[in-house]
Amino acid sequence: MIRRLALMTLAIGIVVGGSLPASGAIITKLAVYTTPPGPGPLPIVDFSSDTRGLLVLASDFPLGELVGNVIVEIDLTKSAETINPDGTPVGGGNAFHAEVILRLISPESTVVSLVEQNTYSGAVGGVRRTVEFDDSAATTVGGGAIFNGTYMPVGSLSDFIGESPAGDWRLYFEDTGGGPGNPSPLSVNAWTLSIETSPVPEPSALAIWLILVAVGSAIGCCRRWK
Ligand SMILES: [Ca+2]
Repeated sequence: MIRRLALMTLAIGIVVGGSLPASGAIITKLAVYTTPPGPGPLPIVDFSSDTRGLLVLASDFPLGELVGNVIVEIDLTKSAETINPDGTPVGGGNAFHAEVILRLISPESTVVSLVEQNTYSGAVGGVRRTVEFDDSAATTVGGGAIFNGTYMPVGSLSDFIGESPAGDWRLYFEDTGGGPGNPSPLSVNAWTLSIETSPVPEPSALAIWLILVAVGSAIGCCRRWK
């Protein structure tokens, strides 16, 4: 009887432990500001800064899961003169790529630097580029003009790990020089936020599992001593 109780207790412990979620989910959010196809207006900064948000709802991911990984992709234009509503750079000359600052801010107000002033460099003309930031990329961003591709950001997107995905994720973008009379604008044409969530072992379930295993082991020991 005691042995049966011990085995039953262990079985219950395994079932409780095994009920934890097996894998995370991928949340993907996209905002497009170009016209067409987005609603506009195109956010343009020049010796100024701005932010845009993407909202993650609690219903977008399994209950209780937390941020496990973040990847952000930004479609941007840096121009030497003006930027059309469709994101096309207009005009020649130096677009001062070194002026670009990009940061991602979580709903819990954690700030991760993607690009800081002088991360990019070179006297290069206007470009429209799509840059993805991923901690697992092979190359760190910067060291020249803005190029398409996947890069490690200046900071670490892993700083978001363990936070709740729910809420307003904000992209901060700044252009550090020029302005009226000496234009060299930056626009964010679109951006995509991808968040992989991780299942969290429920402390209560884990505690129950450990207690049940301990009780089961103790009962087994008592049985052997008799
Ligand atoms: Ca500028």
